[in-house]
Amino acid sequence: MQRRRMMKMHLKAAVFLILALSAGLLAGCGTRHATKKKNAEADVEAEGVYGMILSSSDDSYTKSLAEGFKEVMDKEGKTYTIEKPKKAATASQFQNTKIAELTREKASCIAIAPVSPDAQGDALKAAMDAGVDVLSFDTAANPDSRELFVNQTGTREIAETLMDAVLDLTEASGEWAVLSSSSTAANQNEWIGQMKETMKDKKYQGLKLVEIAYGDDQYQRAYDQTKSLLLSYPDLEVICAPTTQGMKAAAAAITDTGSKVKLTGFGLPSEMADYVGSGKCCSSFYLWNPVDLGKLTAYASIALHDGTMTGDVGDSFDAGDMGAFTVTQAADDGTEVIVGYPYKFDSSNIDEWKDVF
Ligand code: RAM
Repeated sequence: MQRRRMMKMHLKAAVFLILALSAGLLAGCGTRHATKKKNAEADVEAEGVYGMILSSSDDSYTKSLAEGFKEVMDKEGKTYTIEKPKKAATASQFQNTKIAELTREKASCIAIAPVSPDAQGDALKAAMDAGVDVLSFDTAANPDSRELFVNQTGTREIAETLMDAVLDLTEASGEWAVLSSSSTAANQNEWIGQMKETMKDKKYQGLKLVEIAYGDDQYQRAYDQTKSLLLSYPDLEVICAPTTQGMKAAAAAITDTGSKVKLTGFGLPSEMADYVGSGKCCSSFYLWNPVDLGKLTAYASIALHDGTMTGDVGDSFDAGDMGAFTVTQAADDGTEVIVGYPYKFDSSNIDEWKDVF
């Protein structure tokens, strides 16, 4: 890595060094995640725009991600653009169009939360082939179409945290359902898959998962999906919504219908404060700090572009006031850097957090 950093510093004077060194560097690279194609045409020193491509529009979670990204980019004096699809139905196409635009503009780095890792795969690979750095955040791109995943928290931790919350709320027996975002979201699918694995442990044998419903990160759809879960399963005890948009909508639907179903999942304290406490549908829920996730995405984008790291296991980079981070192997054979742990929010701390995010 040291060699590579130096190489980049002297790139303008010695482009041929890239060709000389690349064979050796690739030979030493043991991980299976994608590596950006470097060639003499890719002016890795030139600063282009840093692109952040979000998967949904103006919900509070994506606003917080954008806020963190913007904070770091402003502090570091970088040029950046933050792109968000206006409509869920065309979000995937929107993302591919933006990836292509940023590729043509020779962006310094594209950071994306892909709507679908398969649907965005080809466009991201084309970006890397053109010498643009690519990372995903919040939800993984496929390992062959990213150099790094900025992951909010470990999949196993998420699964165990949520399963234990369901266990607790059902008192270890009864029906529960998942209200997810979209069926193509890699993060949701990873978490739900791992929850099913975790559920095989005999301490969860009294639990019955009756349905996985999809609100597609749209408030009204998630609200309607919740109402139909309440109607379809009269013995339902718990809904687990690992999505902030879904959780907010589910809380409203449960409250509006006067249902006794309990709710847990990933929510924003600012949106859940009214639904937490005695006599309310939610006793506790979880989330990482989405502003920090946006900040780390920005620091990782800069480090990938300036060559401080390449996204290989063991690489590390500095993330300002967040400290140093080291790249590790991800479960999908790509690499990742993990932001932190999910925090638990309940009536003891919701007032402290509801104005933060
Ligand atoms: C939603 C999205 C996002 C997820 C959070 C918890 O806003 O589905 O991908 O990480 O919730």
